[in-house]
Formats: sequence, structure tokens, C-alpha cells
Amino acid sequence: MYEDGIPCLWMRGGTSKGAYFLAGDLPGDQQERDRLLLAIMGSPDPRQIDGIGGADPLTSKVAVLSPPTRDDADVDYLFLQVFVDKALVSDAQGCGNILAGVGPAAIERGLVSVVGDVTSVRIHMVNSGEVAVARIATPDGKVSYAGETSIAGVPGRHAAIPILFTNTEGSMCGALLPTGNAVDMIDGIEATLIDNGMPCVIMRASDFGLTGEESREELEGNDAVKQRIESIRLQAGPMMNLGDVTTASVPKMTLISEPKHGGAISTRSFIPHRVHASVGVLAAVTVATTTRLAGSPAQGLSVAPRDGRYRIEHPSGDMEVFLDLDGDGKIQGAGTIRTARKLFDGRVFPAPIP
Ligand code: NQM
Repeated sequence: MYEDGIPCLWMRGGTSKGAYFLAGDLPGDQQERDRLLLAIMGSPDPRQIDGIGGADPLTSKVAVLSPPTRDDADVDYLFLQVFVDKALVSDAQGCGNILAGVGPAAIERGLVSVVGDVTSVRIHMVNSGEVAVARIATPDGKVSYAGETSIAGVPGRHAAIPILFTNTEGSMCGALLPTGNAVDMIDGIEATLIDNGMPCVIMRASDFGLTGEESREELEGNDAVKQRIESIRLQAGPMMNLGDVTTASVPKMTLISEPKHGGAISTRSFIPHRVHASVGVLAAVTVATTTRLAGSPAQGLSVAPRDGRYRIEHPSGDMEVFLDLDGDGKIQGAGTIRTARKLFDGRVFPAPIP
């Protein structure tokens, strides 16, 4: 049925990789679309050997682009997480890393026109309903990926893509603190259940007998800790208005500890079963927000920056997120800098669809 292939851009967005499609090139029916995306990525299979997925949740992602459905946006972006080892495609979360590739992809595909050396692209993040603004380097009338910006977790230097977020509070949970509390106790662990762009459960690493400096591999090999974290996650889901999260990719489970490298706080994020190689963008904004909450487990551990620039330490370095605070300390917006790169532009050929 798809013997001629489907137009697809394969891009790195921040510290993730994904397939970027125009909505019009995918089936309109959601079930048919999801079956097709599983066949394209090669899921379910831990190696995704018969597809283009990279056998890791961070490289098994999809962005679906379409003309904007609201006046304050230039493009609609639907994020889909294609599970690696399960026949599941989820729209229950957005992704701020794949978001970094959306502006360039929208320009490459002619959805957005270049307007000078830098083109601002207003991106409607369909999963959560907010609009983010990304600034894309467009000298000579086209996207330039070359530049001098380096981000932790990606070798080399590339063109900076500054991204600004507003109104991210309660993106998927309806409120910044869906339980109304800065701290809830689950299975004897103090946890902040919070959503400032990404539903997260923030807990002290030390409460699990960890330093918080463990590697991704060490944490993924620790079955006892993983089971305790999953038990908390399954209870936190309904408390966060997310319903039964057994098969969902949210909430993200973030262990925090004191910063060790001059940042604001150190993190290790279960997303939710694998451990993030760095940290999600909106997850980092949410963690930074948690450090400001009186009584949260983050308060005793974090070091507040004077200039609103929070360096969130993670397994491969740190991610800087900027919180824009008003005179009362209320968060007006958040920002970060990412890079992205076009890796491949062509047609993708799915495995036979069962
Ligand atoms: O929090 C991975 C990533 C993400 C999410 C994940 C993200 C974000 O690509 O905005 O970007 O948490 O599953 O880093």
C-alpha cells in the first residue's frame, strides 16, 4: 500500500531524533496512522531492526506538522512518542527537544516563509495547547544549521535555536500543582507532583538510597529502584488528572540531588522506564519551577541563580533554562536554547502492516 514510500524528514531536535511528517502525508484515521508509524519505526522490537527508530525512546519520536489552526501560530505541531518495545503510539506528552526541529522543518516544507536573517516561528504545540516561539537562523533565504552553539549531549556546534514558552502551567494536568500541594507522600516518599509544561514527579534521589550522580546504565540496571518508582508513578497518575498511566509516557519521574557542577540542581529522569540521557526541555522548565516552591523536596537541595538562568544538571552535562519572573516572583514565561539538524530528507518505506 505504501510501496512508493512516504515523504519524511529525519532530524535531530535538541538531544532527540525523530521523523517529521506533513499531516497530509499520513492517514487521517488515527489508528491507521499509528499502525503506519509503528511499521515505519520498526516497533514493537527492542532493536527496531526493521525500521528507522534508534531502539531508544529518545530516537523513536515523530512530529506531525500542519497549517496552523489558530491565529497566533504559524504551524501546528503534534508530537507522538512511538514506543520501542510495545505496539503503542502516545500523544499524552509534548516534546521540547523535537520541538527544536519544528521551525526548520516547517520552513523546509514550505509551511512557513523566511523573513530575513532570523525567522520567528510560532508553534502551536497541539498536545498541550500552548504556543512556543522558536527563532531560526535563515540567512540567504533558507535554514542554516551551521553555527557556534553547543548543547550538552550533542557533539559539535550548530546554529542556536532560542525557544520561548508561555502559559505552560498545568499543560496536561490542568494546574501547576494538580493535587493543590507542594508535597505529597506516596509510598513513604516526599514527592512534588507538578506540571509546568511536562507532568513530572520530583523526588529526592537520597530517599531511594542514591547519590543522584548514577549513570543512565546504573539506574536502568537497578530493578529495585525501578519498581519503587513505577509504583509511585502509577499512584501519581490519577492524582495528577492523568488517569491510568500504566501505558502512558507520563508522568516523568525525576530524582533530584544537590548540584555538583555549579548548576541549580542535579537530575536523573525516568521517562518513565528508560532513563533520559540528558533531560527533557519542558521537564527541565518544570524542575526549575519546583526549586522555587516552598516546602518542595527541591528547596533544600537547589542553588537559586541570581539571573533567572537555571542550569539543570543531567547525566551528560547541563541544560540551561531561563525563568522570566515578575516582581512578585511569579513565572511569566520560560526559555531555552537548543540546536537541530536535518539528517535526511526522502521517502520512508514502512514494514508490512499486520
Ligand atoms: O520534556 C523526552 C526529550 C523528552 C521530552 C522525554 C522533552 C521535554 O526529548 O520537553 O523534550 O521526556 O520523554 O528530551
